[in-house]
Amino acid sequence: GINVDVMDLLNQQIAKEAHSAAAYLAMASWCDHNGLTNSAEFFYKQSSEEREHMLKIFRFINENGGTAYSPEVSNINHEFNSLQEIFETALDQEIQITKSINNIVARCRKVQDFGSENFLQWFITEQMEEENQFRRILEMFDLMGTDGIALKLIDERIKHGE
Ligand code: OFO
Repeated sequence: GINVDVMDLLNQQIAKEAHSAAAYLAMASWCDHNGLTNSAEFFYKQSSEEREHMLKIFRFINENGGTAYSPEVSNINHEFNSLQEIFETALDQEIQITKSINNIVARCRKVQDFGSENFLQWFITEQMEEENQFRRILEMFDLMGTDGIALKLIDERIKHGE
């Protein structure tokens, strides 16, 4: 079974993934209301992925002798000034998640919970991909700027899998 301390951290991680899912939904809504339809789709999809991450951890706990707790979600920001700010916020959020996952892996090693450590390897890879994805998108703002036409072009490129 899972080490008890690791299980606590995993339950905290469930809440963080749920918060990410809700935060991305708020970003999708802002994009929708500002006519950035591809970016909206991007964040709807991102939100679903975070819910899947949450469920992955949830099931892992319950399938390995622990108890997963359905999280409270609060403090969702809906106020944004620009699409660039949204992507910056998203990158910050992912960086925090990466730190959190790394912290759990470190604990796994300390208490020799190698099953949980092995389970978390998927998240390590996923976080690297997600951080890179947001960095690539933010580079477009650096290259193209943030005015109306640039914004439309960036939104268009987001559709094609940035
Ligand atoms: Fe991108 O946060 Fe989940 O893992």
